[in-house]
Amino acid sequence: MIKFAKDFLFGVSLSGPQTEGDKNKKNQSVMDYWFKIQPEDFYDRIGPNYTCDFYNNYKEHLKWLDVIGLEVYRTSIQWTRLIDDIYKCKINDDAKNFYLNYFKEIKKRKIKLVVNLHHFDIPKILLDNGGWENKETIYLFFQFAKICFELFEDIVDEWATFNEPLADVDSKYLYGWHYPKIKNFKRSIQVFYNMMVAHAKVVNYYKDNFKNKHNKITIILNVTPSYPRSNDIDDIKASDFNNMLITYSQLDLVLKGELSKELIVFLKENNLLPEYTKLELNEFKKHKIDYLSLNYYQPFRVMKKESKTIKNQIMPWSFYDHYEWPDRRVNPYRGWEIYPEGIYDIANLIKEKYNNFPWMISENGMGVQDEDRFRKDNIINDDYRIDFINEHLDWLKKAIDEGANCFGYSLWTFIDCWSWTNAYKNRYGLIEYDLDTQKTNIKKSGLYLKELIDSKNK
Ligand code: BGP
Repeated sequence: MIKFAKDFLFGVSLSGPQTEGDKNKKNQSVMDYWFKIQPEDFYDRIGPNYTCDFYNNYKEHLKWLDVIGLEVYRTSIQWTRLIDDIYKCKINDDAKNFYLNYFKEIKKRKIKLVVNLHHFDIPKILLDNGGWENKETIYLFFQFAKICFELFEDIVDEWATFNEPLADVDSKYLYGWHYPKIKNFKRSIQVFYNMMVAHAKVVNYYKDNFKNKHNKITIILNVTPSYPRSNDIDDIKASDFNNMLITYSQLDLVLKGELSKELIVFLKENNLLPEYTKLELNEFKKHKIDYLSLNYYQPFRVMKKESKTIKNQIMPWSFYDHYEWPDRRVNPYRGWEIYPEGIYDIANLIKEKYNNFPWMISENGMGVQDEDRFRKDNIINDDYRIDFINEHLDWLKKAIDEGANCFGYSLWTFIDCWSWTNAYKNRYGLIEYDLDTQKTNIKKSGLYLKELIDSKNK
């Protein structure tokens, strides 16, 4: 078993929209709305209304935290639950009490509570007016964040502004996987830029107004490091381009307060620059987050462009082709490549390009279908998940031993939860959740994590 230092933290990440269910929720998120109009887009027609029901059962579910001995717990506040009138920013008292009581249950266990403000869940009413394409959304999100700080600052340990803004943008505005299913590079850049302005404004407000508190603020970014097919210069160029677009763009904005010159030139040359103001650009320069939260699931493999480009439509893949590495291992249920070494490369990237800024892995995990077939002696023997965790931790430990500034590792996720369009197809939890009976039980991986945490503290 890999041994980590005493102060290295093990935790879990969850999100409001994937765990709470829709009881007493007054507003619809875009996901809620999409499920209502197109339920056939969701596996088994199960929507976000039907989750592991934290709204009613959080107390029961959280008991498993004690069994595992977890040290960090991240979830999100749903904008559409806390706020009744999105434009007038009217608070829903029931939701306020729900979150307060829920958070208290975590804090009484002396677990570090990280609360995120946006997990793919923009209110539907805002989408009707352009969603994140409309700058008014920046202002409204800022108001929502202020309300959250006022209500929960005393109980929350650390805040996160957004979960995976780039993944949210890609799904909704680039690949068209999620409603509103738009496929437009330029619009996706505007949406991403606006979300990042909102992030910066919220961080600046927090830093200016909560100076005397010890609480921290972060952002959760998805990093999918890009790898070239070969050492051929054109393959390398394609991969460098992709890294510039999807990895450095995010890290540069958040940690350096600006995009690279190279990326700006590319955006200008291709008429992709978003609408921006000087005031907005200044927001990026003011304050920095306290640490980075990075989600790592899979690498991104590319090669030089060999297929035909579609005329008159520039997309990221106009500049490279996807490449399938023949030696790859894939999680067949999710279709994602399993490449634990990626974590090591991320650690070195942060070390070398970003001055070894402090960070943690805030999501990593493996979703598997039909886990019931692995049940032995009434417990799901998810050895594949234990191997997955171990392999990633091995690489992470190597990076830390070589000086990486990573202080924690959180798994996606605590308990089997609702997974966007895959609904309950793939299960990620350390705790299993039976959708029919609502019963829960620890999986072998949950027991394994407990051992890992215990061994560290010896
Ligand atoms: C991350 C999201 C999580 C979670 C996870 C697993 O990108 O932040 O919300 O869903 O991916 O992905 P999926 O549920 O699509 O299998």
